[in-house]
Amino acid sequence: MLTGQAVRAISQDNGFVHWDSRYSVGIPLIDDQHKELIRLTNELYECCLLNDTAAKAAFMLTIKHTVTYVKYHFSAEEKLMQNIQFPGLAEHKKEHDAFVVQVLKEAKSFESGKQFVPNQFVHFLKDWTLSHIGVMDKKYAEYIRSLKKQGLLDKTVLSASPVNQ
Ligand code: FEA
Repeated sequence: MLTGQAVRAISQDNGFVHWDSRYSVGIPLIDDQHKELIRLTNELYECCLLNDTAAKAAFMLTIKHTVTYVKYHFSAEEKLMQNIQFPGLAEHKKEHDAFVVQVLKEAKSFESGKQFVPNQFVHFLKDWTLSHIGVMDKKYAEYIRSLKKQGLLDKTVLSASPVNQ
């Protein structure tokens, strides 16, 4: 069985998707969470490449871990947007919710063994994550920057872990 550690080691060698400073939203707490999402996407990609029974088990485990982490990250961002009274929160949350529904649906079809193409799923995960960060997450980042400029930002909302797990 391929351990998480082994998969991680492979991921570090052959990243499918790499963190880049242009994805930064300027908030270290959130950037670190986005980096973890990218790491998980790489882990899933490597499982697809290996394509054997052990890799399938690792893929399932990693999908479960990804769902948990995505939910954690979305809660953190939503709490942050709430704390700064970001006007685009409802629209942003709608995208988060739809994504969670989609990923859960994919995880179910993987579990049941029908109509699931792991490679396709990993590409979907990568494309969705990067475009969501680039468009939606950048919007609240911009809002935070404008609050900062006006001296209206309570900096503690950026460093405190916004969710209780
Ligand atoms: Fe609004 Fe953040 O969510 N990044 N992702 N995915």
